[in-house]
Amino acid sequence: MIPAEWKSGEAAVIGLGRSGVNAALLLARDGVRVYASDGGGDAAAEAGATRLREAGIDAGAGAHDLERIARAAVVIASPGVPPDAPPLAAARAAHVPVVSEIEVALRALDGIRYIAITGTNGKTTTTALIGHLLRSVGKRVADAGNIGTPLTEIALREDRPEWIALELSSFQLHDTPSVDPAVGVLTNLAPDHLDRYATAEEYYGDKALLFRNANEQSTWVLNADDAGVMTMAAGVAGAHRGFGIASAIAEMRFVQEGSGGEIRWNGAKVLAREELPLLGDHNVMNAMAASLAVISADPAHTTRNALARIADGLRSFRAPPHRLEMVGERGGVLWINDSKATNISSTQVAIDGMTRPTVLLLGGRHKGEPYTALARGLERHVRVVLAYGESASIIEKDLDGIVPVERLGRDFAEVVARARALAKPGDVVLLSPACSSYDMFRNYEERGAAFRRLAGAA
Ligand code: UMA
Repeated sequence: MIPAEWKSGEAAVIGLGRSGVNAALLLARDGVRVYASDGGGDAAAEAGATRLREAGIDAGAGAHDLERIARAAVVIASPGVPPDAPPLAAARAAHVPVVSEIEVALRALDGIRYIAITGTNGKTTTTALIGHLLRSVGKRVADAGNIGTPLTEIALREDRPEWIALELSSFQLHDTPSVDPAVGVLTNLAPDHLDRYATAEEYYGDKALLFRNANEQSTWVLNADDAGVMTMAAGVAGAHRGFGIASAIAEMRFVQEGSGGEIRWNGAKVLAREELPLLGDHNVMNAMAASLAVISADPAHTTRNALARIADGLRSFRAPPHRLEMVGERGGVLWINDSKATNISSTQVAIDGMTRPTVLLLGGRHKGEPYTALARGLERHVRVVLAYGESASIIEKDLDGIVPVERLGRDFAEVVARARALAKPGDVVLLSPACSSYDMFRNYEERGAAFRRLAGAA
């Protein structure tokens, strides 16, 4: 239920991306007066404002009316708006409550059952897997949140799903006091988003908000191999259920046997490694996290029949685009699009998964972490790094003496052409940039699509 206080005045929605537009539409549908604004004036923001005005909502792109925002009954922050951005600072100074777009949706979807997934890496694949596995056991499911479809868009639909697989970023957890999932999944913790947070601890602080309403009915699915995850969850109320490759205490485990190995739940085989159609050990972890989350969600998912359907679901799952996505093989060179790798730890995982000499495309908007952390994997698997975009000079400096680095500019076609010229038959060209895309693209999807197109062009 939308709280009555929000109807006592105006709701100010900040940002007119996917989240802001759908939050504004949802609030208006539920009888709240809305003022929606975007500080940017690009075509996407303008399109968002136009769409809202057509729905009878007061909306504008290009500037925020800070005085009006300070008079609002509530302010709704899009995830991409940092807490210290002028409109949110103005709201806080005026003691106006600030909530996330996710909070608005959870209020409207009161009572909905959802599995919330957070962590630094693997959360999008794990979310997609959970959605797929819940569908495999016959449930009507929506995949939402950071994975791409705003939760407010789901709340606007006439048909309520039975379950939601909800990916939550640290930004989305920040102002979401109602978060209380049936099952919460924490995939791993590693430094990220240091362009927005002063320290990694501050970032982890937002991740820990997953547990803010933990109670005896809660269930937490935890990466038992990750000491940071286990420390963060220690003492949190509810059932703790672990998955892992290294941890002997995990109830969902990967057990190496012969050349392959298998995933086991409480000692019983779920799936052989070779049946999981995903590259890399990190995807074994994602598959275990997702299976355990779905098993934990409902006792009916533990019957022999349901477990067989979960195993079938693992077999039929395909990697989402931009995550170690094999784009094609041309002239003996394999092109892999891992545009979703926007931080060091994601790129580390990608490099570690390479079995052939690799030409690595690294670059974009710097996020604050040093690239030196990649050294070990680079030495082992990478022949040359092409450093491009805003972060090129930092990458070049950090990797000096570790691996050959060529510094390029911001012309992505030129970067791909150089990769093509350097790659030899038997090599991989890997786009796994460890940076955000915003210096050259609208988002990582656009960057990955450009890579796919340029890789395909002879
Ligand atoms: N803006 C203002 N005022 C400001 C600052 C920004 O108006 O002071 C505006 C910007 O001009 C922009 C809008 O606010 O138009 C920001 O919107 P947004 O970035 O929140 O965009 P959405 O389209 O709503 O996308 C968001 C998530 N984006 C971010 O977290 C940055 C999407 O995650 C998510 O899929 C979507 O909601 C639906 O839930 C993307 C992402 O990059 C994929 N996430 C990060 C990640 O995975 O690393 C966390």
